[in-house]
Amino acid sequence: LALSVSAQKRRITMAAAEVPLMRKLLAGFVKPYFEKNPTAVTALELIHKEDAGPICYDHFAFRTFGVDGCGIDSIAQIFIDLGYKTRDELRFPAKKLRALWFSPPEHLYEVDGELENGPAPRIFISELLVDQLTEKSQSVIRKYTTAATQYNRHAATASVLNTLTWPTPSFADYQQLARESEYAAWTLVNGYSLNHATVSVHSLSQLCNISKLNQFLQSGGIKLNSEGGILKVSPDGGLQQSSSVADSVQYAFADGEVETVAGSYIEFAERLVLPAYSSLKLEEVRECHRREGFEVGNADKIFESTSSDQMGIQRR
Ligand code: OOG
Ligand code: NI
Repeated sequence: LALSVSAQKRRITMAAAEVPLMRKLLAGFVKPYFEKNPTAVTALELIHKEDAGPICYDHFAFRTFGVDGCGIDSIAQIFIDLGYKTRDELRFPAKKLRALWFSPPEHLYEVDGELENGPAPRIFISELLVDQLTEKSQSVIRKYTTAATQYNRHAATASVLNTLTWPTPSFADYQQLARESEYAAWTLVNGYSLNHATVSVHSLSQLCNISKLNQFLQSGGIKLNSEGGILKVSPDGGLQQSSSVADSVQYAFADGEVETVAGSYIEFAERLVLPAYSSLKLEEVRECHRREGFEVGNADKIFESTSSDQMGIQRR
């Protein structure tokens, strides 16, 4: 996109004034994510070969246990301290989940660049409503969350260091949770690891249409989550999302057993220009002119990216 010289100057000035800690932190979350999740790397390499970019991130997502201070707040705090604002709540009664999303300081939506130099991503954090599970699953979860309480303020550190704040789980505990909530099982073994990073599709140069991008990724061998259809579209049509199926990871449980579990996935989101701004020229369109927020109906299907069903894993 051709930017006027004055607009470019304005953006550079803003970028210079920002907090370097935020940049390092964003880079810190994606480092273990790329190390553990080969599909995310392959997808980005495919896009990079075909498209001049920039590859920007629409949002980062985390999962938590909503109990003993291990819920949304535990990982949200650092983002709030860095100037993020709490936005809307989303509820998923059937999955026994709720989520909140957070927007970055406004000027960081509009920075030109990639990865940790580009626009700061929105943050999407969900939590399992643990009280609503069976007594058996609750007691499994609480065994770990009560052991982690003293580290509740260090969720982000644990994420960046690719470690859990609770003891390594046993396979029996994992299985108990997996039978009742695949989200719970994922969170037990992955903790505060980045659940997914989402590529901003409309920020790309050539593959800036999500249907075209999905075709391209599939022909490149990336398996996409087909729950409710590959493309998830909000009722207003403005938010369109797709995601890969999570990578299978060999996990060493506390009892020495090594088993296949779900790792993370990569998501793609296209935000269409709002009807009120449809007369703007493409080069005038900023992120604030596009469909904002998240959508329960889309998210409900995207959660399934780590399901054994989508991954083709047989549960014992
Ligand atoms: C989050 C699924 C929802 C979105 O963008 O709506 C989501 C998860 O799998 O933890 O990412
Ligand atoms: Ni997402």
